[in-house]
Amino acid sequence: MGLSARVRDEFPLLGQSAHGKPIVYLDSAATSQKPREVIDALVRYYEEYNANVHRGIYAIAEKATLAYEEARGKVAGFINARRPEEVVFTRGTTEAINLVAYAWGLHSLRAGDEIILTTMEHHSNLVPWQLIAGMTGARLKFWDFDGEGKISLEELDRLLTGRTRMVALAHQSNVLGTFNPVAEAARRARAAGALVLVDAAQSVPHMPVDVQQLGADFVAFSGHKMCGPTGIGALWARYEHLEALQPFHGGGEMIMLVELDRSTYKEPPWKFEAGTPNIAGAIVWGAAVDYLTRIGMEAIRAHEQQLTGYALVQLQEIKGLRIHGPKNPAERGGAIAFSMDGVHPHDIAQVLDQEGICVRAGHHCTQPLHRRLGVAATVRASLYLYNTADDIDALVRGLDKVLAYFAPSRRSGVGAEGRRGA
Ligand code: C6P
Repeated sequence: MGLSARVRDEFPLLGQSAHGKPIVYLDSAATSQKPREVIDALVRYYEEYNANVHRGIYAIAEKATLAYEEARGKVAGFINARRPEEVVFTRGTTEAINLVAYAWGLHSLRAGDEIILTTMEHHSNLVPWQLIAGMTGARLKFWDFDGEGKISLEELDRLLTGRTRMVALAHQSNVLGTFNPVAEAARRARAAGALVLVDAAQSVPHMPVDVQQLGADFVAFSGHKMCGPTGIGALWARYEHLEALQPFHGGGEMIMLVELDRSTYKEPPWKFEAGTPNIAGAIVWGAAVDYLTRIGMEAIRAHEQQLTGYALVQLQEIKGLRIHGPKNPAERGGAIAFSMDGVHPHDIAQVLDQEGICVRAGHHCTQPLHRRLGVAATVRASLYLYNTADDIDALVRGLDKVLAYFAPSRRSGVGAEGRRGA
């Protein structure tokens, strides 16, 4: 697992400690850590060329505008978009999905039209559609997953009808880790006359994603989960859709001509970027894209797959621990949610915190998914390029401490000493 040893030192936060213990960061599905060069890019922007974009005609304003548009090009290249103008900067995945729900759904959906969503969606890809369905009379239909956390294309075929207008689904579940068959789903849904939105918040950071190969209509993702800053993300869309859509937000910079009672708008993507955008965020996200590109997304995926396999084996040895989602690391990413019989997820997270281990406990913004699993909450450990087998070993030792507190009879003793002799 050479990749993480190489990159780990580049992340200043990973050298910090909490409660007197070195930090073991296992919450990258919530947000990733940032390498030094990305942090430096932020400081450089504010120290050297902080100015508003698309407005000033002085040197630093032109430099900022150029860097902002270059960042769009970098993000577009990262996902193999046909052109930079297919990338709209947003605050993140959530805003990107809301953009589609409002700019497309509100204007296009009619009573009785159908929107298909999976039951594993993050609230970001559920609540906007509930809102739009409420306003338009469209109907939500749900594509359920099986006991292993997988969805079947046959079920999609069963759900698709002549009234289906949108199929919106996650590429990778942020809880089950499942990779959904989005390319084939997009092919079938589009053949049935529906549009397809892919929530790629958990896939673009972790594996090569080529929007042309995916074949969807819209793809949403966030900068902060891929070594970039918070408050920036993107909606990728086929350009013809962006041309056809109404603006989402109105305000400065998205207009061509404003009369008192009407306006005309800029070309996409600028039509969707009203007001002063997150200039620093976009530019620094561009630096994160450079960083990930240099390491290579194939290498990152290979590393995470290997580490996920290791984690699944180690965790399954713990008595009374149940992993939710596929057990085959080839079918899933490194977001690993689990339950421990008789121990509350928040207690687990609290004990782990005392060991410097950062995991997330709760419903992870997927209440219906958890209801479907029959639990109110889970613990989730999630991996990224900088994690190592030592981090997994630390987690296993931490879980042994959890057993020592809450279920001493289930302790095997292995974790306390460390399986790999750590
Ligand atoms: N999931 C997690 O801990 P934003 O917050 O807009 O950057 O991303 C929202 C989002 C949408 N879809 C999926 C699949 C996601 O995982 C997330 C963010 C984080 O799981 C924070 S709730």
